[in-house]
Amino acid sequence: MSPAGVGPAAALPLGALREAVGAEHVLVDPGLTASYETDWTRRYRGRAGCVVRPADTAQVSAVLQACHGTGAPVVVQGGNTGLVGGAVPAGGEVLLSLTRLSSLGEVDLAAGQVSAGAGVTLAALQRHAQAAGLDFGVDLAARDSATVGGLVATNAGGIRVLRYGSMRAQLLGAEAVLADGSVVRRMAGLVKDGTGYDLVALLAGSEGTLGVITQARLRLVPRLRARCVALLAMADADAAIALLPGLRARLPHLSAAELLFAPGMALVREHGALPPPFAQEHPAYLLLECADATDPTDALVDAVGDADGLSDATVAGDSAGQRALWAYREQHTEAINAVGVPVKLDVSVPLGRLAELVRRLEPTIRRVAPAARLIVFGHVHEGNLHVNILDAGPLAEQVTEAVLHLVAELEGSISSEHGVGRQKVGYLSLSRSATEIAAMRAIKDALDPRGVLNPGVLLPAR
Ligand code: 2HG
Ligand code: ZN
Repeated sequence: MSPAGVGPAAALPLGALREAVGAEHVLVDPGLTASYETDWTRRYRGRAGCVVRPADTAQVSAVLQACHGTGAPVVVQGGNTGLVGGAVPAGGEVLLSLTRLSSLGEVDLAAGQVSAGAGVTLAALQRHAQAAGLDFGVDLAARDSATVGGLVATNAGGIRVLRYGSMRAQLLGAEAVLADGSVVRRMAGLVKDGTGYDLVALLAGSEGTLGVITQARLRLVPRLRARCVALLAMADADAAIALLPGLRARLPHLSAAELLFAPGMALVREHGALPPPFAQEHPAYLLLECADATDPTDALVDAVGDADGLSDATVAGDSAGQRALWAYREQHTEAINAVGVPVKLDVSVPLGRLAELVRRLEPTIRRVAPAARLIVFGHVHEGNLHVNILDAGPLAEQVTEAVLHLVAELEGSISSEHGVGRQKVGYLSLSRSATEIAAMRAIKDALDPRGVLNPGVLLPAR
């Protein structure tokens, strides 16, 4: 998809931008800007007026002041791992890349907190926390590229939400530059703070539409070195879903529960030349991880041993074996992308309706696009499925509409953890009431009256 530009071209303040960040960090040559202009899936692309690479908060502020002055629209980008077109230009914007904001503060062991720049990758943050004997509560497959700013801006979830919550739950403070260049800074790491509206929490999930996050103050969690990963072969999705409440009750150290299906397993195995996990194929798989201070293997084996619908199981106690089991799950996105440009839908429903969603997904999609290839997987505890549809061809929008209406009928969310981006702007009313959307619009207009920040993302551009 190559969305139309964001409207009448506002003057690009190139001179002021060069003054703000240095001429070498204002890129206009298409050979240099290209990698910022296409998203990871290749579905969303657009030409940027220029790419600006500030080094610190003061430079971000100067950039936004300049853009605000001329009304030039700004698209904010971190590691460019987004999947909903929220961080690539629609056409003509100033693309603000935050990867140079990569400073990491010393871990505050007493508080269990750390300050991280927007451009710090998740993997770097995890290594930094681990070196200090702690860990970070969010983890996801794009860890080597995804950055703190983008993770906060999308309220990213990932594989440990079951245990530690999403990105917003890790956020104890933030520094952000508002549309006019003014800076809001709440980085003291107060665990309790009852002084009114929680602007920091509001920034989480705002997708760059309310302010540009330049730093985050983050909660750290204990580093749990004793891990056990199990891959369960299940008779069907119903059995896998039915298992979860019992597991949560019996395994206080459960930290991940991921649902996979036979088509995804086959694709991943083919793409990565991975060995079969079991002697035969199974309709559904549940990947579980427990983490604790002492070895959780016995507890995990006990808890799943007599599960209804369990056909086979394999357990890994050592890290090489655990990585090998996680590869079946984590290589899904890459394997799908290797086959084609997918329609990617990230939806969630109340857990009690997840089995129904799984049952109705395929017929719903087949009715619209009989030849489409469906690869589904997800985070079972949150009722979150990643619905990837390949070979939808010109039917991409019809397929999107059919799936999102099904989700709305099941009282679900049309975006569970990837954000709304440009992809789902037109569908927001399936998950949010008119009153809620009006409140969001009022907040947006109050903080960004000229509409320069990420126009057309999350809410329609004015
Ligand atoms: C994951 O859970 C990510 O791996 C990506 O959210 C999901 O590729 C996808 O559809
Ligand atoms: Zn996910």
